[in-house]
Amino acid sequence: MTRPTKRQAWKALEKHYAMMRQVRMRDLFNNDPQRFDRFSLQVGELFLDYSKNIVIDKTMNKLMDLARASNVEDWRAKMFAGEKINFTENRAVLHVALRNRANTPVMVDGEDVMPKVNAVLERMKRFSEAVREGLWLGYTGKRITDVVNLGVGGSDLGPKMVCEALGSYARLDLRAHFVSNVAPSDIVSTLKKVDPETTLFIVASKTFTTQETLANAHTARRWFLEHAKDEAHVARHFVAVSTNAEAVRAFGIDTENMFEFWDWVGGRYSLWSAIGLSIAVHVGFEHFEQLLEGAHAMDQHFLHAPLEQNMPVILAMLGIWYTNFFGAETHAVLPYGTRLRSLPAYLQQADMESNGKSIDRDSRWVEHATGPILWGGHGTNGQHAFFELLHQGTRLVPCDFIVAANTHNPVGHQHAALVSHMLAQTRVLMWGRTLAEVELEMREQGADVATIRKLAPHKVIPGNKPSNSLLMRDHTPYTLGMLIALYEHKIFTQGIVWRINSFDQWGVELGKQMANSILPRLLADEPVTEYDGSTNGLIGRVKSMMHP
Ligand code: G6Q
Repeated sequence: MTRPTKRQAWKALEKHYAMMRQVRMRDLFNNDPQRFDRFSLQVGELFLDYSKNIVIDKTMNKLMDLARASNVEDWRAKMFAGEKINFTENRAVLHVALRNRANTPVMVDGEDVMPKVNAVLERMKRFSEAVREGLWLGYTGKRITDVVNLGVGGSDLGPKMVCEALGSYARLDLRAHFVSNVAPSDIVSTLKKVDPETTLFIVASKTFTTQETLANAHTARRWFLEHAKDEAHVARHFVAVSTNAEAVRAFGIDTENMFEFWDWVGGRYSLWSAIGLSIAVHVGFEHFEQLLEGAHAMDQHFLHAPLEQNMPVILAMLGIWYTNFFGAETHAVLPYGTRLRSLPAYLQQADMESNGKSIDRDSRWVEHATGPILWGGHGTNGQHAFFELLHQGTRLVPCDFIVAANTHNPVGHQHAALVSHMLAQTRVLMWGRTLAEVELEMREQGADVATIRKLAPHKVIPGNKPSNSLLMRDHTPYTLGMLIALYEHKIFTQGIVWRINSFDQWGVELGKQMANSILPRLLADEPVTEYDGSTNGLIGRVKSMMHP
């Protein structure tokens, strides 16, 4: 099969890049008053401005040629039709079915999965409402006040990010906590904050074999029983979310209290499934449903819009432009506002675990760069921390800025100030400040020639740094659903162009296996010799520190 770099469309982009690398966005804006209108797009509640990119019409056309030549449209259809596009695990990739609000049949192995998707949603609704309305009570008859989600990776990052993001919709008397790390201080510090009589634990694990989650679940259960004394009370305080009923039973949770999902839901795409139970309890099932609605709207857009006006495809191909032609190594996600502070960490997993691959669909090494290092942080805080490198560093870091025009917590002009900071950053990154501009400003301020000569170069901001701006009127469950689905489909599209499997994670699996092999050796007395010198040495050293 054709390697991406051998495609005509790829070669055309290489040629085009040789010309575009000299282009300054300042000039593009000066020469084209319509640029903002032509390189922006409204989809439902989301507005994207991508005019601050080093692109012209020709660039976008060539990028879309590459998307078309890579058969993005066919693969997209395959995903939505439930074909087993996760070919190394022989699984369908159907997070879109979990939010298929149109309820049209989605077939996997000849079975329509929608009835079971709807049945689990109905159970989540009943359960979350019972907890919220005080019908589901703790073992002493008190209302639940705290929900603790025990999960890691895909079973943690999504629900945690969404619960934080939708904090304005949460009830103050029903708090959500997330314990993920096997490091004992995570669970211990959380248990100090909650009351066994009023705490509900959600053990969230697709496989129900993940060491971190099971260790935390056992610790929570022991702590609970120290207070409740009677095993019979466990059922009121522990529920499970998993694909593995047998392991849930073995842990001691009645499968009556288990919320199911399926192997065609990838961990990092699972917040739409029962893994979102903590969301439904914390912010209410109606808001969880609105999250699904927003994602469904983005799914429909991704499925039906022509590539040229397709928001996820546009973002994907811009990412490819910088990764594969400009040689950018990283991509920054910069949401403005505190509620979205965990979005970069969430997208880091979504993107890096999906597209951090180097073997292609024909099981060969790829000949091109794949997923970027995704990182970021929320504004304005990031401006006072790492933005200097974005402005004056030697690296090209394409950025996504995200902000809602309105806030749930209006106080004077504070929200307008937040938005103005975001706009200022995109402007400065793109426009920069030339030496001549700095010198003029310094002269006007009365600086002498020697000072100007010495200081002016330090004050030059190179500019020409690309960014996308995503705007929404309000930060709601619906817009959040759209936003997350937008990134999911961006990642999907890039994976298709790069010809990799975005849906497996063999590196993660090997890490889990190796930790399970090392743990008993770390606990045993015998010296360890079976690994490499460094690992054996470190095990020996840490053992001597544990038991001096
Ligand atoms: C996600 C990854 C990984 C996974 C965790 C938790 O795509 O595979 O982050 O979600 O390792 O796995 P379990 O849900 O099986 O405990």
